[in-house]
This record gives sequence, structure tokens and C-alpha cells, in this order.
Amino acid sequence: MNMRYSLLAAAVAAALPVAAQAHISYTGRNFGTFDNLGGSVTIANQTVSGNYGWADGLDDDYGDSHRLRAFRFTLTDTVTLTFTAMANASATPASVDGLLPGFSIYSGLAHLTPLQPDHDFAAATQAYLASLPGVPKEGAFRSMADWKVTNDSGDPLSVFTYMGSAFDADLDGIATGTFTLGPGDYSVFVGGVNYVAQIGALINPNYGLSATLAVAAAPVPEPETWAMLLAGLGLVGFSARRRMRGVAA
Ligand SMILES: [Ca+2]
Ligand SMILES: [Ca+2]
Ligand SMILES: [Ca+2]
Repeated sequence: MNMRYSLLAAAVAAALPVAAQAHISYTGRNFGTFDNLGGSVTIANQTVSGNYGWADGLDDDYGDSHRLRAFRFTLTDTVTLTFTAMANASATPASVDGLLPGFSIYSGLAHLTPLQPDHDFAAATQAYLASLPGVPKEGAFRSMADWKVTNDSGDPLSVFTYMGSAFDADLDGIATGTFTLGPGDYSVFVGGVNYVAQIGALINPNYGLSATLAVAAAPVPEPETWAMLLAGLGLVGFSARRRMRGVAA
């Protein structure tokens, strides 16, 4: 490659990350389905573009969901679960692996294949955002509120209903939180909490991360709970027998 083309390639590469960022997809990031027997799954080797996407969704102009990574899971029972988002083990605060993570859990999913993927700059998403009051929006993502987005086909808006969040307040590269959630499909968006990182050269590095979903098994009843249950059954049996006798009398 001659000098002129390598400079051109470098310029294109510098310009590309914005265009190359994936729209909302769960490919390789589905934790699966859990019931009250519990279980734990870790999804490693993920990246997120920029270290500020989650923080940027806290303000009045919302944020760009391209700056977060979407994960999904499904619950068939009401469970207590712990979600943890973690910078790569080798990360230092200054390295491109040094993500300072935040995440939010929402009830609901984005459009799935074969439908077009949702994104902030689809015409229908932009039309929706333009219809909202307040300042112009820089994206559809909201860290601690419900939000909506759709795709280039203009399918009905995907609705993300905010369920809870956690962020890396002590700046050690780990964000973790425990939530009790009912049956349904959930999305988790993970991004950086360093709001000031959205300037200059800090915008585009890909930060490495892993995420773990640990669903607690439903507690086995204590002996005294069993005793109360059995006593309750005994009372039910007693009153049923009494009713029977009443009917017979
Ligand atoms: Ca913002
Ligand atoms: Ca911003
Ligand atoms: Ca932390």
C-alpha cells in the first residue's frame, strides 16, 4: 500500500467506527431461559464502543444505544437474580479494556431477525424522538427510564420498560446489582459511566467486558415453614370434614 492509500485507509478507519457500530442485536448475548431452580451463565469477550454510553442516557437528550451492548434473558418464574458487568480482568482504568460499566434491565426485547434491527437513526425512530417534548434527542437510549426505538422498516416501536440498574460507583471496573423479576423476556444494556469520555480520541475505542447472570434457586422451605404448611393443610382437612358432616346431618 503506498503512502497516499495508507493515509486514506487510516482516515476511513478513523471515520468508520460510528458507521460500523452494530444496531441492537443479541447475537451471542442471550443468557437463555431460567426458572426457580436457578443457574449462572457468563458471557465473555464482549466489547462496547466508548466508555460513556450508559451515563449519556441519564441526561435530557438521552443517549445513543450504539454505545451500549444489549444482552437478553427469559424468566419462566419470579426469581431473584444478580447481574454483573465487568471490565476485562487485565484492564486498568486507563486502558481500552478499562470499562467503567453501568447497566440497566428492561422488560421487553428489540426486534429480532428476520425483522430489521432497531437503531437510533432509523427514520421512524427519529420521527418518534422528534415528537417528544424538550431538547432535541441525540439517541433513543435512556438509562433509568422507559424508552422506545424501531428499525428501518418502521415496525411498531420496541418498548423497553425500566426495571432497575446498577453502575460502577467505586470505579473498580465492576457493576453489580440484585433484582427480583417476574416471568417474561428482558433486555440488559451495558455501557460506560464515564460521561466526560465522549470527547475527542476517547469516543471510539472498544472496551472489553464480560457479563454474568446468576439466578438464585427458590429457597427450600425451612422445617418450621413445613410445619406451618402441614398445620394449614390439617386445618383445611378439618374444616372440610366438618362441612362434610354438616352436609350429611
Ligand atoms: Ca445524552
Ligand atoms: Ca452525549
Ligand atoms: Ca464497582
